[in-house]
Amino acid sequence: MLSGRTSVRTAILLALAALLLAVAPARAEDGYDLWLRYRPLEAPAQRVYRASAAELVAPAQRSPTLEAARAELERGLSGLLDRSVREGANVSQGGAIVFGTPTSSPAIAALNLDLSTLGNEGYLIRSVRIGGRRATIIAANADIGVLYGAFAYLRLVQTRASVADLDIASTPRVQRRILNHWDNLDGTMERGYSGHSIFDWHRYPDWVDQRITDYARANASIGINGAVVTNVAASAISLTPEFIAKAAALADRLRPYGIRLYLTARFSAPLELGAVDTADPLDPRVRAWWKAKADEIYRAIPDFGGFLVKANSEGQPGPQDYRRTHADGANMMAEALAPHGGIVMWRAFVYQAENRRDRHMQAYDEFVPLDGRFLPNVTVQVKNGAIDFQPREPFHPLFGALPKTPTMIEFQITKEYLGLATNMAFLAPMWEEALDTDTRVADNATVARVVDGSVFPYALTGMAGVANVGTDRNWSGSHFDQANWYAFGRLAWDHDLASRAIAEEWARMTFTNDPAFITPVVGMMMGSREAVVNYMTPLGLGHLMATGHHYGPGPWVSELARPEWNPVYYHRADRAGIGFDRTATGSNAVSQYAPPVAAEYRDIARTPEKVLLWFHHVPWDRRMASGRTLWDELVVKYSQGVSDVAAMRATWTGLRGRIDDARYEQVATFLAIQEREAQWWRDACLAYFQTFAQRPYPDGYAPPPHPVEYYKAIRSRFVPGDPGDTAAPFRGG
Ligand code: GCW
Repeated sequence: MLSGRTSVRTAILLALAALLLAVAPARAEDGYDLWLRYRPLEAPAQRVYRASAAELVAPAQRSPTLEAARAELERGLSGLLDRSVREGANVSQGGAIVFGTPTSSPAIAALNLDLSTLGNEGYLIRSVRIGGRRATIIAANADIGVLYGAFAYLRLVQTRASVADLDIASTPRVQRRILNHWDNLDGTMERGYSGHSIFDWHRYPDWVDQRITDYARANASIGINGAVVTNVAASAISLTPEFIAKAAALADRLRPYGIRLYLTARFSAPLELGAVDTADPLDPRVRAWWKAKADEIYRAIPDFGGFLVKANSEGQPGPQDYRRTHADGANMMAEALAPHGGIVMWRAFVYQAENRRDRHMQAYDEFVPLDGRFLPNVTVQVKNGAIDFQPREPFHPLFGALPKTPTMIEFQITKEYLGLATNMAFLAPMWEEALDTDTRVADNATVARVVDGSVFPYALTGMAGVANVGTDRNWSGSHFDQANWYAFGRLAWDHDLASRAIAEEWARMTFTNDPAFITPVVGMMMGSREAVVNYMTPLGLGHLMATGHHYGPGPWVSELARPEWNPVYYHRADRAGIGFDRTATGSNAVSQYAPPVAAEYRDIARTPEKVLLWFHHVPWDRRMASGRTLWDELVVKYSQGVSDVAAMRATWTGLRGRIDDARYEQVATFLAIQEREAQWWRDACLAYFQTFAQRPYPDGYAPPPHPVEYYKAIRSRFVPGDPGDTAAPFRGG
């Protein structure tokens, strides 16, 4: 007989075991694995893919990057095929994956492949036979290409594409594919909706968390090759010896994955760090300081990428403080970085309160006269639209206007103006819209072809995305926001990829290949950004968000010190109509576009309705293409936004049980939040605009349940990015 104590212990153990069995499903799905989940394929698919990938043939020569490729293939294939797939598995049946460069792998060298078009980062995936045995080769000129190819091969398996007869050659369309982290050294993030910064400066250089390696893997899997790890609203402290040592430890972790580290450079650093009594870019002591600083950085980080600079913008110091130009400032830094191969990404996000010109026009005014005055290792980084990452903006007139100055595009992955992380908006269609717009400065001069150097022969090309990555377990603040990180990388690699294809790839890798899930979810993703446009800023409206944090509607805001921080500056609603006249009778911003584009935007009849109010002040009774008046159309669009979100919710509800409950539930809850907020946006904006329009609601469309005062009185407190609850200085309306 068991003693009393033993039986109690046994009972506890049994109870614990039962509990563990009950609460330990195969593997928790918390989103941490992103699109690199590698869960076992369905049984029939296992058989098919196992036949192709039974063994790994690794290069004879090793390097950290090749090791990353080997580890990823092993991890990925072992997970997907539900059995160990490794080097030297010596499986007599089934194919082998042979990967490497001609230098590192004798097996690859023996094939005498033509890799001449692949450059440094491209890869080749080809089905071949080696000695009668099936093999798939993943070959490249450089180790990083092999890593990219490894991820591409895994993606084929993850999305159940055929791997039987492969012949894929892929190279990136732009050189620099960079995440811009708006992360502060204290761990807070400007406009971050996914927790705190993943960069843990306090513990660097001694301890660098595993999360950084996983971050690097995720980036490499989509071809991102650079990370600016500090906020553009920069602190000079990141340039102190102590922080350079910390950055070096971080760079060491990123390097095997082909990711170069960049820093933001605070223009007044030489002054603030006490070295010189000025930051004047033409002062020889200042120039010497930057040169010495660059030398110091490169001693610690030999492959340092360079500086990203926000200067004379929203209160940041810059060359104009010394009556110098942006070119003077950029060139000073460029000269310091050039001997080491570093670059300067100089942001064109500039506008001045004192300047009475339309904010839309100010960056063009400042930069066009400087075209040709920048050193070759400078690129000007331009936001996709002329104002500031709104749900929809026409393209920035600087694209195509700087034939002699490499022009990078900057997108915002984090959703500062699209409802933060609790609203679903798949942004690839927005980016695709910008990239595909024809600037008309030459034949076939889309924004994408300007950026990739096809229109003007830019020696330096790139795309930047303001990151949405943070310490949240799911990295991005919501499961669907991971898709925006993913899509940015994929489009930076190849801007010709269709956003629908990207959505499908991502959904298959992230959730399931079940077509009953994929088809509706991809449809939902593809319509999600337009839904946001409709319930926030339809028909070309913009910047109607509440002050500071930009969460929720604030179209009535008019009292902020700087005119262009106020929503009323943008919508200009009055008794006659609504919209910003940017034609010759107004600001004439249209004149900054190439003549054929200007002609279109100038003419109210030719301006696409989706940007109508961006360019025209339109009478409330003007007939729209639908036959409705503008006021009625506005009501319909706002209402459409709300019903689209309701439809997204219904779609999602129908998918319960097709994926794990944990992720299902969070998405369902966030969609409920989004529907509530969409309604709030619609009601608040219509209640306000109706005070000008003074027209009835069209049949079937309910008026808002409250008068406009009710919406004006809503205060959102402790919203992420709220300047009221952080020490961050107030940086804009
Ligand atoms: O979108 C605005 C943001 C600011 C940001 C600025 C910029 C880093 O509201 O928070 O500052 O753009 O891009 O510099």
